[in-house]
Amino acid sequence: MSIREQLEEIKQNGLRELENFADAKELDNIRVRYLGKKGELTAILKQMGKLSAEERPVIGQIANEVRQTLEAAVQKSLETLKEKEMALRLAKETVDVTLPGESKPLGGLHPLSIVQNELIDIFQSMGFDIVDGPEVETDYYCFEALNVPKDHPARDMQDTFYLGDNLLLRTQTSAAQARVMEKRTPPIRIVCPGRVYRADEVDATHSPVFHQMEGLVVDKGITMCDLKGCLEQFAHEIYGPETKVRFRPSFFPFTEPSVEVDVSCSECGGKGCRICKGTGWIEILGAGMVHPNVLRGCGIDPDVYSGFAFGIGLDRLTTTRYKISDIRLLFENDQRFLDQFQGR
Ligand code: 2NM
Repeated sequence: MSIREQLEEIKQNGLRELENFADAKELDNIRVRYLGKKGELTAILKQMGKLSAEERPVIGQIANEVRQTLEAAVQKSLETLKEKEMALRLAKETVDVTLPGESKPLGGLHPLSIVQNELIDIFQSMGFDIVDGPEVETDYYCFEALNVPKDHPARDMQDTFYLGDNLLLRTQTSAAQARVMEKRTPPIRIVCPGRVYRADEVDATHSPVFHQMEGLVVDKGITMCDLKGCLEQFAHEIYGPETKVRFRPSFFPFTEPSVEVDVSCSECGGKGCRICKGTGWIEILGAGMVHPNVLRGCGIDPDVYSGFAFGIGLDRLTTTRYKISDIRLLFENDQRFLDQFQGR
């Protein structure tokens, strides 16, 4: 076969192979085999020495043309390959914007927060302001201002967490109310929700940290009737309008007279059951007319003003409402427990 014929054959074979390859690696193999330093075209050119001086430039030109043709074909195949790869990648990475989004689970409120918010709503609708106070309190606002005598057992080291001589963790949110009575002039209508602390032994119904919402109303001419009306209204709002309410005499250092308030058991309707221990009644709060010593100590003249106050324990309200068997569940923050209140 003449050199001319061999060149033509290389060109035809090369072009045919470049039409039909599987991937980038195979394409490169073809390129090297035809156009590389040890490739077929180079091998032919090495035979040029055998040619006559007239033939040599003619064949040389043909060889160059073959090289250029093959190089162009390789270039074109490379581009086709890139296009194919891009098309493949785009197909693979296509985002279907019509697919529904991945739903992230929503957080929920803690059961205590649900109950606290509900109570805040009720008292806010009756015209009460919501007031916060410090959890680290002084002996003065927690006890002295509230007419709790020096020798009262509540002030004992055994019952109260002391942080220093005069600093302690508040045992009731009424400490915040004493601060409000000092600062504002009546009429005062506030509730103070929040955490309180007592050095209790932990069991299913006692925790050293628990929650209260205490209320206070001070104005001219406030009587026990106002207290009864307000707390009856409150009981009807949370337990339903058919709920019966009763007041029993009690004692607190900060009120005189003092009462404890029971509602008819919502579980049995008052017939007596396990929940109300057969009595038909459930105690929900303590209350009373603010002691003149408390008003006077906070700069309010008890001959001009009177007031009533009450304290609601939020933890027992929450555990009975949701049939939670152990108060400790409220403080452990076990996600499996908390998840049950999602969306309530
Ligand atoms: C209770 C029961 C009775 C109370 C008293 C006061 C204040 F600040 F006016 F003296 N605030 N809350 C009070 C009265 C709290 O909790 C069972």
